[in-house]
Amino acid sequence: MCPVKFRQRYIATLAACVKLSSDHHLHLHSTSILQHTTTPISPAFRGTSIMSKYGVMVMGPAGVGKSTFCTSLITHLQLNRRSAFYVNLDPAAEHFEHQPDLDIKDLISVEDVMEELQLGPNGGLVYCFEYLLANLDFISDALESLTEEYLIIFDMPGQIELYTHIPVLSGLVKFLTQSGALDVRLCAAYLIESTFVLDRAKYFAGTLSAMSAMMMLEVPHINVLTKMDLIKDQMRKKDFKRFLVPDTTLLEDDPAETIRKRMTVAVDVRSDDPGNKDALMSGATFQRLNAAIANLIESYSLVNYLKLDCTDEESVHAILSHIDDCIQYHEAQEPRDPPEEEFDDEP
Ligand SMILES: Nc1nc2c(ncn2[C@@H]2O[C@H](COP(=O)(O)OP(=O)(O)OP(=O)(O)O)[C@@H](O)[C@H]2O)c(=O)[nH]1
Ligand SMILES: [Mg+2]
Repeated sequence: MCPVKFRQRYIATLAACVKLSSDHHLHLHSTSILQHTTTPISPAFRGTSIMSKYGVMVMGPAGVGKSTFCTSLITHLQLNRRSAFYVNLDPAAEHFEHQPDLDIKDLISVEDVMEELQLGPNGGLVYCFEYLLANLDFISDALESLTEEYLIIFDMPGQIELYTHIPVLSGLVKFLTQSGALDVRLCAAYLIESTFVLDRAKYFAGTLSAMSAMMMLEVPHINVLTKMDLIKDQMRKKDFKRFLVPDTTLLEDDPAETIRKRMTVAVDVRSDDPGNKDALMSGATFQRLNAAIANLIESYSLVNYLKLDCTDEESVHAILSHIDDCIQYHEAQEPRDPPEEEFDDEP
């Protein structure tokens, strides 16, 4: 099915992308190495020159601060004379501090899908991603002319199903990283909120989703605890450090667990009553489930965390340096001269 409205939008966007591509050609570095592929490539790439591209895919549950991090990252890159190409892949996102260079809404929006196909918001989002996968030239047309100077930032939606249940994201990542095609050196940044550490069940559930995304996407990956400004006053630095590498001992002194237990005793509910959420979450079965999840995470030993406070320039810089390291960004960069104004005219 290809609703007419989406197709029309796409054609209009293509025209805009052609203009954008020609603008970006102006930034081509004079000594860029242009590689020509001999691998069979899709029609979307025929006749195009291939060069290294670098990107980060910003993912994580709803409201953890993905778009805020993208904004801070772009601002930081600009301040450091680096180029960013911002791709919004959230078909429901409306407000941006930096206007996206490519916006999935110009291909398809959740609102249109819900209206035309009578789907709910989650079904609509899944449809949008399936539609994107069927129209990948929407992405390749916009990215193919970008040089290695750019950091392509993909701002993803927050529906957790995308990272864990449905294979649409792995399809997209394969397309972006496919050698001989776009060949983007991609780093996945999976964000969860630092305040999750105050409730260990939440923290381990978030960690499990991060691990699931790591295993599904199979690209270099960093995990980030966001909104550090919110936790700073609630926990000592030394105590917080333990949460950077998840292990089972963190379950031992869970303040949320103590509160839940107190509440259960106070209201005198039967702990085996399946209809009572508080009772269930303070019951032995729930504790065993958390312990099993924590054990699983510890035994894989894949996840550890970096800290992020978007209000702190140094913190954003530290995350960027990890991203750069993952994708080996600096290895492809040419030496640059400082801007003219940094030199005094007078001797
Ligand atoms: N205190 C604090 N608030 C933050 C920070 N980052 C984001 N927020 C707030 O968290 C809310 C959600 O932020 P977004 O950046 O929209 O989160 P998101 O992950 O993009 O959300 P979805 O795209 O809807 O999944 C907003 O009200 C932000 O202002 C932070 O570092 N500190
Ligand atoms: Mg967002």
